[in-house]
Amino acid sequence: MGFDINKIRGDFPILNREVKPGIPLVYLDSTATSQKPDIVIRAMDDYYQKNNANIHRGVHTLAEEATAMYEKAREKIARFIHARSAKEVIYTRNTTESINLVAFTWGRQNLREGDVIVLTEMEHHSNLVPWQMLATEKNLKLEFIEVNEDGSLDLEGYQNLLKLNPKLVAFTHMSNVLGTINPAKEMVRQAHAVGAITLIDGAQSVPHFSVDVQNLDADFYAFSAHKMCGPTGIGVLYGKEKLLAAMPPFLGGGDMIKKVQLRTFKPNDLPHKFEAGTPAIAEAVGFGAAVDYLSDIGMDVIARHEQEITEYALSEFAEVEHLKIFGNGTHERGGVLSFELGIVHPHDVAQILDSHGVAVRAGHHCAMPLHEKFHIPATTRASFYLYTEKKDIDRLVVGLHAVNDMFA
Ligand code: 7TS
Repeated sequence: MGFDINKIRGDFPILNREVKPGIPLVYLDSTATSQKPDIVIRAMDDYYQKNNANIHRGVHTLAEEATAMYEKAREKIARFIHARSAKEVIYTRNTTESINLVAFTWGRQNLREGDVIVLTEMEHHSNLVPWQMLATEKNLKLEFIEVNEDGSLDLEGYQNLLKLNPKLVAFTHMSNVLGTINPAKEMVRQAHAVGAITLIDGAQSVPHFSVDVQNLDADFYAFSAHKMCGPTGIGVLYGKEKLLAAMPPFLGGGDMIKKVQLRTFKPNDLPHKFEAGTPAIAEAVGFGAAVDYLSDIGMDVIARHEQEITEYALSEFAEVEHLKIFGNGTHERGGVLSFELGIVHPHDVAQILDSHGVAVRAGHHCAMPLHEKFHIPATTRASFYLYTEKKDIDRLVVGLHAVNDMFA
């Protein structure tokens, strides 16, 4: 089946709204969070209307239905990322919590004073701060793969860092600022060759192209539902079963235990060991619906569409005076363009675009060190998804010309 952009757009009720009277929404902030198709919204609504109960506790019909729906979504997600088993899919709140989980359990258990962790300069704060916290606690060393001027990683520098025999290499699969898609499989292979464990931040990859965690051979892989047409409040930590099984639990409480006595407890089996307390059940159901939705369209089809939109945006941007794209190299990239428009402050750019109905993000995009590296405090960022159409880019470009006119 071909890709019918009008049909896709029709799946997203919010795309019909006007930002101001007569000014329809152009949503170019999917990197922050994606919009939700009707089918996801309805799945959650239906769950609350018909099946709502707590899971893993009751024997009554509703509890059994809710538990089955929660677990079925896990199986769908496992298939979507090609995990060996649903036991390797841990529900968390988001990518941030997934990474913190690894830092607080695997990291605390396995890292000792002087151990090296290799990160990159293009990390989102959520793949930076948890390691800084752990490094302070345990006296670890943090080393960074540098970002080249063109927005790619300095992979030769990476070879040198691997000579330090790091215990962990953690990096983003796709940058939320530059759109750079890193050569994850090769980076994991090289990390494994020196005995390091790998963690990939997949917040921007899983929503946009097909990810196969077994093929990548990643030890840990983190992502969020809300960036892939699903609800907020739920994410995933994928981990290899052997690693997860050896890790201590994260949060303590209900559901994560097999047996509790007054002074001791026995943790539950995977994946429940890491899921303490009542989880985001309706959100899991919505997450499952989102995965079905994306799978039905096909991740390769979605990736191709975004590629086409990005190429179109790049060619249209070339006509906009004073516009400089951040990290605009020839490496593989996704649908994210961060840019400067002369000396106009990105917040002013975003505000003027908003008056044209165009939603973009301005700021450091939770990647302050990357902006510091390029000596810019902030950028304006336009990001694309399966529902982005060429007309959206045209409206953005009209808005950018208006900014230029205003500041000329
Ligand atoms: N990693 C990357 C690469 C991200 O882009 C984000 C969110 C996160 C981690 C954190 O995800 P969360 O779901 O735990 O919040 N990125 C953005 C962004 O670029 N603008 O807003 C959120």
